[in-house]
Amino acid sequence: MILAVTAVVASVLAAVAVPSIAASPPPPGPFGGFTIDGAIPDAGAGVYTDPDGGASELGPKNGSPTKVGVVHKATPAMLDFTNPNSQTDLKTVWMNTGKDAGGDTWLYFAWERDSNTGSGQIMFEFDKKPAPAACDYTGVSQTSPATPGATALINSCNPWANRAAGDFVIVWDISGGSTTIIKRTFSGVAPNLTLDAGVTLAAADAKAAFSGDLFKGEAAVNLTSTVFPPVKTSCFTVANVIPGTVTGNSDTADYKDVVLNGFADQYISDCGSVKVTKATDPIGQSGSFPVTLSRSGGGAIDFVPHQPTTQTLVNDKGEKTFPDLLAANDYQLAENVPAGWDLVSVVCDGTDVTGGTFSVVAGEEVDCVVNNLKRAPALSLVKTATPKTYSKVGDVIGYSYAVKNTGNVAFAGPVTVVDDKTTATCPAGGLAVGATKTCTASYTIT
Ligand SMILES: [Ca+2]
Ligand SMILES: [Ca+2]
Ligand SMILES: [Ca+2]
Repeated sequence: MILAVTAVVASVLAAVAVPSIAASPPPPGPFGGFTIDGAIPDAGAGVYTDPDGGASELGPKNGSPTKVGVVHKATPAMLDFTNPNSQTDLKTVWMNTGKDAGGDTWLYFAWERDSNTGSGQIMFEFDKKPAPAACDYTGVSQTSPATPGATALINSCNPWANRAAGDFVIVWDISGGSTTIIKRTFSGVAPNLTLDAGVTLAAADAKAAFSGDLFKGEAAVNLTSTVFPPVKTSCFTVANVIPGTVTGNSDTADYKDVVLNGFADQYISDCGSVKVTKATDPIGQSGSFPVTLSRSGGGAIDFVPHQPTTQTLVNDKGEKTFPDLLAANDYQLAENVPAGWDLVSVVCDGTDVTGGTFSVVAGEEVDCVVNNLKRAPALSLVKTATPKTYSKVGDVIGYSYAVKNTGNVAFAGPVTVVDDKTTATCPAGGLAVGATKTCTASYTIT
């Protein structure tokens, strides 16, 4: 008898959700769904702690090159260890974004300082370009004494270096219980930038409140009406946020404390984004998996100049992001499935959208997972004789051959069994995973 039966690799299908945006938006509502009531923070906000108390922490050196209006031009080493006094020492900041009923995007930010009295101004800067690569704060202690990582930041990082026209700062003078929110905007050609005098945001566009003990404050700002261009030819996406405290609201004010953080879980944009992650079954497999993002209606996914619509995910858990996407409800994500693999599903924000469409919303990142099964075809065979013995020439022995699909992929068929003593007859058709077909034959004793 000749029949190959290969080993079976057991496997479990799994749709793995890999969210990258830790901050989660509230349900849409007034002020972006945020409750500016002094109860701080609102649920869902990203939390970013900063050294406080007596700690000396990394921040800009005081001096004429590091004033608010020119700090982007300061040459490293422009950071050093400083110990802000308690009224300007930030301990925690929080951030999030949300929507109102009209679809406007709102920014939520909140802060906590070491004192509940004393003058100070909160200034959150939002830059469209990322901080220089030298400003990777990941895993670096920002308190004195300096570690090698902190020394590297001091020697080569200026967090403001990529400031450009259109970047803006939100200023809140927290002296005297004020809840006025001012937006100031940079103009000019970098590095020769001018910071405008600022506009006081209308009550409909911004709201601020202190905590009852005055150690904390929170505010919401309508970015769609105050920051994002009304007529769009490109995306306004924030890639660098620098929260801090300053001594006054002028170009020549000094920084006192800053929060140096990549804020990787914040996505502030008037466009959308799709992040795609590979999940292999079994886990941990290698391979190259090209995925293509398109729109079923044929529209462009982004503004000119267009980005590549195909990116290649490498290995299990490999990920790629399609940034700066136009908001639309007809996006589709397809895979050019490599040989030896099956596409199991495309799951975006927890919904199976395989072969279908999904929405991309401004200010939100869609997290998609493309699940692939490594093909492991296998069959088993059990041969049975009836009767099991014979006594004379002319006796007829019946045989059955149970062929089972023990692999993880369907077998198209037809099923055939080759026996060197007789001719087996099999039912037509193939075998689903786990299914069995029984072939038969007879043999007359000679
Ligand atoms: Ca609140
Ligand atoms: Ca601090
Ligand atoms: Ca700090």
